[in-house]
Amino acid sequence: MMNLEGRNAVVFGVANKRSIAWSIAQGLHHAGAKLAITYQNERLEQEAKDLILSLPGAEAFMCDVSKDEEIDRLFGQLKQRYGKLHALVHSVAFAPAEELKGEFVNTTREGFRVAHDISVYSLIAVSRAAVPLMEDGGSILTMTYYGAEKVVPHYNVMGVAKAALECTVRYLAYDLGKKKIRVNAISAGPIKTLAARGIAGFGDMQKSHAERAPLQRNVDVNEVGATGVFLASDASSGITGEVIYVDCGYNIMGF
Ligand code: NAD
Ligand code: 0WE
Repeated sequence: MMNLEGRNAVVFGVANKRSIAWSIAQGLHHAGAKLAITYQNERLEQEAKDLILSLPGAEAFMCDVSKDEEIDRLFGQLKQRYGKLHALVHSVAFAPAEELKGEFVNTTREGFRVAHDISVYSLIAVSRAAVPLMEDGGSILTMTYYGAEKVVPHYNVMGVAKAALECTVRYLAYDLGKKKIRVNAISAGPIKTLAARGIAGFGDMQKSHAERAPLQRNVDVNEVGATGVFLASDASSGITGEVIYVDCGYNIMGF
């Protein structure tokens, strides 16, 4: 049931080999899916392309999800190249660096706008563009974090954006359910990726996560990849609108 042979998937958010999107892409590839993998811009092109083209059969496309024209162009290319689409992975988030320091009360109008545009609206935009290609139904997957529910110091406007993202998952799941398209989120524990590098105190966060989580360790990025394969496959055919935790149990603790 976790076999994805004959399925086409598009993955957003590969920056480098540490990206959560890369782990999910590898999992989908090993399950037999044919992959289109996108990267943000020319700056990331070299590194992303080298990785993407190392997966036999995978193709690379550029797409900045803050630009409607780039989303339209990408889905035109995907329609031409693959015809149908069965899975979409959205593993994209961004807030201006200044917003992830200092106090939430100082969130700027522009920082709020950018965080929500790139981290939340983009899921709606790419989902809408994918619907006409998901003729046989499909699975849409995004990435969230516990800071959506409880205060994680310095996560700030990203926490508000992830709360909106989780709610967006539910509204999309309602709309797209009639087309047999499922929409879910994975809430991952802290993982040292490019998006986590440079965040002050990230090492301490991981240490306390490992101490408090029932499994007494941090999450391995490949555990997120495996859950991505599950959510993209028919093994999860009854699951939509959900947030699935891949956090070694951290979120269940009260103390
Ligand atoms: P990452 O930096 O590898 O991935 C983030 C990706 O977003 C990058 O590939 C970047 O190019 C892309 N991106 C940013 N702006 C974009 C734009 N305008 N257009 C297209 N792409 C854009 O880091 P990651 O940790 O793999 O993050 C992936 C997802 O996982 C994010 O949604 C993040 O919030 C979420 N997440 C991360 C952690 C963690 O601890 N690392 C935990 C839970 C959830
Ligand atoms: O979602 C994230 C990080 C998302 C992110 C990271 C950056 C760093 C570089 C969004 N925008 C930017 N902008 C940049 O300029 N995570 C779940 C990882 C993360 O980030 C934190 C965390 C955790 C965990 C920030 C503060 C506190 C905890």
